[in-house]
Amino acid sequence: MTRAPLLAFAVLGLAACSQDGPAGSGEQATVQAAAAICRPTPVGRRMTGCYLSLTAPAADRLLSVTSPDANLVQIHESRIESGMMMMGELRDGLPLPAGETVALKPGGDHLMLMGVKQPLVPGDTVTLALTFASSGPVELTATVGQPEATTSAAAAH
Ligand SMILES: [Cu+2]
Repeated sequence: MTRAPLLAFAVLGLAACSQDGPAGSGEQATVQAAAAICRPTPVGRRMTGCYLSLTAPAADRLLSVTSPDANLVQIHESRIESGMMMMGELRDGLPLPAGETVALKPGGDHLMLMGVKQPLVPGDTVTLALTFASSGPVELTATVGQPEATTSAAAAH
């Protein structure tokens, strides 16, 4: 007999919370993104890697990335398997420890643009929209060029 009224109260409480929205949650922490760069697309190919550094004030996670300039953006890790450089999607996203700068760089973690709509040449720009587990979304503009830390071993990505 007491259960039904309790349940109704809980549902009402939830509804009130969601109506409050971001205004009630105060100032939202923002992940700082810097040095975003995408490689030019290889001739005849529609995929390429992007690199940047991310600094989250509180522990967070990069969940997904979209771009109007590509059909799909995946978060990739690189690893050596049987002496070969392999890469794969980080399906749970990329962890961002509090206050630490996480660098996505050639030979390591990177963003993979797939189904790039126009060939990317140096001097072009790419818009990236980043979604995080806790922080608000971040939109940024990456330049197209060769990342500084390029080594021959990392040439593939
Ligand atoms: Cu990749």
